[in-house]
Parts: sequence; C-alpha cells; structure tokens
Amino acid sequence: FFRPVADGGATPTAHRRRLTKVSVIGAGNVGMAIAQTILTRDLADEIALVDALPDKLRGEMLDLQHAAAFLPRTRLVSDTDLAVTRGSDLAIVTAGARQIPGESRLNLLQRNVALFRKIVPALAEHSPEALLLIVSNPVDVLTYVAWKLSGFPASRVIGSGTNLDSSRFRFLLAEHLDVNAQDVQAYMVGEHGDSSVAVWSSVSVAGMPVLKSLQASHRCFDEEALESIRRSVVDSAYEVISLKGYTSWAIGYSVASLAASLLRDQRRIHPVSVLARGFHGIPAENDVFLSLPARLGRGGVLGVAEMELTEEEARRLRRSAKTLWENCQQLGL
Ligand code: 6V0
Repeated sequence: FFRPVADGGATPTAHRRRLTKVSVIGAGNVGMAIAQTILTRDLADEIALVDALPDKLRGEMLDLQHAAAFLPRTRLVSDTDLAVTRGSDLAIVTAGARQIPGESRLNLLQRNVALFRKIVPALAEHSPEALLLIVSNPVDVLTYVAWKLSGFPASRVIGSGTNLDSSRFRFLLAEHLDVNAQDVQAYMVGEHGDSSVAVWSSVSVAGMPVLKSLQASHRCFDEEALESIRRSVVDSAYEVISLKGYTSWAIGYSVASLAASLLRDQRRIHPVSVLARGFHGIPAENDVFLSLPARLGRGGVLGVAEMELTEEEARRLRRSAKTLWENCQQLGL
C-alpha cells in the first residue's frame, strides 16, 4: 500500500531504533499473566513465548495476537524451541514441574533443576547479554541454579523473590490504615516462602515510621500480632491457590514492574532475589540467593540496599539464608 518517497532517500527500515525483546519461558497461568501485563504496559517490541505444549502455546499466542487492534504494536512469536528467544534483552523463566501429591519439596526441586538444565544454558547461548529473571519455584534456589548454569554475572540473574510478598504486605497494611498501598513503604525480605522476614522496623507511610504509632494507638500490636500479619502474607498465596487453583494476576503485575525497572533503566528499588553473600552477616562463602531491596536498571542489579535491620530481623534473615544454602548445596552444582 505504501511507496518510499520520491527522492530516493532512506529505506523505511534504515533508521529503526534497537528493538526490545522479552522472552517468557513457560506459557502457563503465570507466564501468560506476565506476558499480558508486559504487552499492555508497552514494555517490549517483541515477545517470544516458549512452552513444551505446542497446541496450548499456539492457542495462547493467537489469543493475544487477536487483541492487536487494542494494543501497542508488539510482535508476538512462539515456539517449543528456545531458539525463538534469540537476541532477548530479558528472559523470564516461569516453566516448572507441578508438585505430584505426596512428593517431597526436594524431589520437586530436583525435577525443576533437570528442567533448568535444558532451559538455562540454551537461553544463555541464544542471548548472551540478556538479563535473566526467574519466577519458577522455589524461586530463590532456582535463581542460584540459573546463575550457576548460565555462567552470567550475578548482576544479570535475578529472582522475582519477595517483590510479590512485599506487595501483599503493603496491601494488608494499606487496608488496615485506609491509605493507598503505593504510599506504604514496607519490605518482606529473605526467602520467598515460609521463612520470609517482614521488616517491621522500617515500615513507613509518607515517610512516617508506622510501627511506633501503631503500637501506641493499638494495644494489640504486640509481637504475636505482627507475626500473625506476616503469616497472613505468607498464607495468602496458599489461600488464592486453594480458591482458584493457581496465582496469576498479582505475580503478572509484580514481574511486569520488575521488567519496567530493568528495561527502562528506572533505578527503582525492589525486594528481589539476589546473590546475598556478605550481607547482614551471611557468610561470604555461601553463594545463597534471597531477597533484599535492590536497585534495578538496564544493567540488572545495580546495588543492594544496606538496610538497617534489628538484631532479631537480621537473625531471622540469616536463618532463612542457612536453610536456602543447605538446599543449594544438596544440588551439587
Ligand atoms: P503452570 O500453569 O503449570 O505452567 C508451567 C508451564 O511450564 C506449563 O505450561 C508447562 O507446559 C511449561 N513447561 C514445562 N516444562 C517446560 C519446558 N521444558 N520448556 C518450556 N515450558 C515448559 O504453572 P504456573 O504458571 O501456575 O506456575 C509457574 C511457576 O511459577 C511455578 O513454579 C510456580 O510455583 C511459580 N510461581 C512463582 C511465584 C513467585 O512469586 N515467584 C508466584 C506464583 C507462581
């Protein structure tokens, strides 16, 4: 329908800017929620989807492509072969084996490690400069696995970690205080899972420390009440899974917010799973990954915040690190 202008100048493709490519490995509930949110937030020029199930994969791709008239222009491609991810700026891994009833967590972990042995080296080969963002569970251990298998520097291997847990924490506090969750500064750190640590000492709203005033005005805000709020954050994932079978929307938004900070070089602080050796007394020889507030930009992890933790919070974090490191060591990588 179109012809170049008459003066014989530049061809239409000559001045194209470099395109941003994001790959999502695993087109299940979580992978598709992430892809959909990245698409609506206009974060990528090309999205490559990979899954082991070809029909489901093609169905998911077509379903999203059919929304093209309502969305920013994004090229969508899909394949069961990881070669489709070639040249990615960001590769997000959500592929994972599901727990078989009665199966131990360690066994599930070993099956996921076997899966990662197929996925991660291929991703690294096709996109040697990419940022790797791991979402599959257990996310902290699998981020360590991805770091080992990719050979990438730790600054380019990130686990979604407690970014979602922190959002749940902020939601619960915001409901309680009747404010917008975006104005609540609150971090969950450590393991994404049962041993996560709620950093009560630094919770603030509009720069005001919250814990002291809550404890002054509500006598019930003792240690037990704080632990029960932390527990509700941890349990909220199990609650959603027991009600709808899986979690998807919140993890979709959570990972898209990480993608925005990384690809757009936003330098925002997110609690994500990073190489944590040497922080808060974690031994320097333990290559453990767990969540700490990290500054994210186009280069990946640009720095980790030296949070002020109470002695009790630091002790809990080290306990979380110890358990995670024991899991990593069992893998013999
Ligand atoms: P799902 O719907 O079973 O999707 C997993 C997908 O992976 C399926 O479509 C599989 O076909 C696919 N898959 C399996 N093997 C391969 C392979 N070799 N190559 C490509 N694709 C493959 O699971 P769901 O999407 O619900 O969850 C995915 C993972 O995310 C699980 O490990 C969850 O535990 C984890 N989550 C992590 C969260 C976090 O905060 N880090 C939050 C929610 C879920």
